[in-house]
Amino acid sequence: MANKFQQRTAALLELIPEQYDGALIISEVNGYYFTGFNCDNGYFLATKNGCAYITDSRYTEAARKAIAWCDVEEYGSGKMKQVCGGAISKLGVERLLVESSRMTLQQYGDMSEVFEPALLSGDGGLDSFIQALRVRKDAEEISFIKAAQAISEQSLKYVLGLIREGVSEAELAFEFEFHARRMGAERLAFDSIVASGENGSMPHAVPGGRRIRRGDLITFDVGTVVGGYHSDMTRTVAYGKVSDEQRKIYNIVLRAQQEAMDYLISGGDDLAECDAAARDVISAEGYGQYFGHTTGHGVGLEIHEFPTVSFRGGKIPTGAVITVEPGIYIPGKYGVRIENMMYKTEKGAVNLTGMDRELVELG
Ligand SMILES: [Mn+2]
Repeated sequence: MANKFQQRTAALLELIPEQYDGALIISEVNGYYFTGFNCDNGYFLATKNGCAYITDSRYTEAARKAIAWCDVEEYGSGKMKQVCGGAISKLGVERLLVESSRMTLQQYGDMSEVFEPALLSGDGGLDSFIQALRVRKDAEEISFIKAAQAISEQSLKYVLGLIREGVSEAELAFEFEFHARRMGAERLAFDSIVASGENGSMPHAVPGGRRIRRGDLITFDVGTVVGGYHSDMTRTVAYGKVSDEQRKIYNIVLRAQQEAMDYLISGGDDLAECDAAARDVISAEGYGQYFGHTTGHGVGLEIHEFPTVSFRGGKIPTGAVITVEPGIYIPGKYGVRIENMMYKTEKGAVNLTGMDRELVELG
C-alpha cells in the first residue's frame, strides 16, 4: 500500500495539467512535505513515469533510508548534469513544473541547465497546487500541531510563574525556549516575542533588556515545532494591577477575538468575513486605527502559510489551521494581542488552543 508521501505525490500529479509530465521540487519545506526527508540540497522529481530524488553525498545514506519508495541518486563533484540529465532520460519526461515562488532566477537558470533536455516551467501553477494540498491537514498533522501547542502552553505557564519586578524580557524569552526544548520541542517556531509596557505597542517587538515593572501589560507571542509542524499562540498578561483603560482595551481585544472564533465555529468560511468579525468590534470601540495587521494566517510546516485572514477574502478550505489574533497597539503606551489556532472542519471549526484568555494580574 502507498505510504502517505506516495499518496501526496500521487495527489499532486492529479492536479498537474496534462501538458506537463510532473514537477521538480527543490524547496526544503515542500521536499519534506512530499518525501518526509529534510534536506537543504535535495531535488525531488515527481513525474507521471515515476519519481527520483537527487542529492549529494552528505545526504544520500539518510535519504535512501527515509525515501525507500523512490530512487535516490547521488551526484559527485562535476557530475550534476550527468546525474540530473540521466534521471530525466530514465524517466522519459520532457516538461516539468517548478516552484516559481520559491526559486531564484539563478536557481532557475542552473536547474534548466542540469536537467536538460527537460523544459522547466514556472508558469504552470505548481505553487498553488502544492498550497491546495498542504492547507488540508490530516489527523497526523493536527496531532503534531497539538503536541507543539501543548509544549508551548506548559512552557508559557512556567514562564508566567517567573515574572517578578526587574526580570527582563530577554530572560523570559530564554526561559521559554529552555523549557520548551527540554519538553521535546524540536525548535522554536520563530523568535519568541516578549513585549512589556510601552514595547507592547510594537506587534513584533524583539525582547530586550527592558525590565518588568508593576502595571505592565506583557505580550508573549510564542510557538514551537514538533514533527516539522508549528504552533502559534499569543497571550497578554498584566504584572500588578491594570488601569481602567488597560482593562478596557484588553476586553475589547478578547471580545473581537471571540467574535471571529465564533464566526468560524458556527461554520463561517470566508476569510474577509472572519477578519471583519474581529475588526468591527475594535473599530466600533474607536480603536480601529490601532489594529494595523491582518486577523490571522495559516499555520503548518511553516509558521505563516496559506491562507491569510484579511479583507482580501476567499474561502477557508476545510482542514486549514488558521490563527485568530486581533490586537490593539497604542504607541508609546502599551499593546494587547490574543491569539488562538483554529482548525477548520466540515461543519465549523475547533479551537486548538487551550490556555485561558481572561486577563490575569500577576504578582
Ligand atoms: Mn501568529
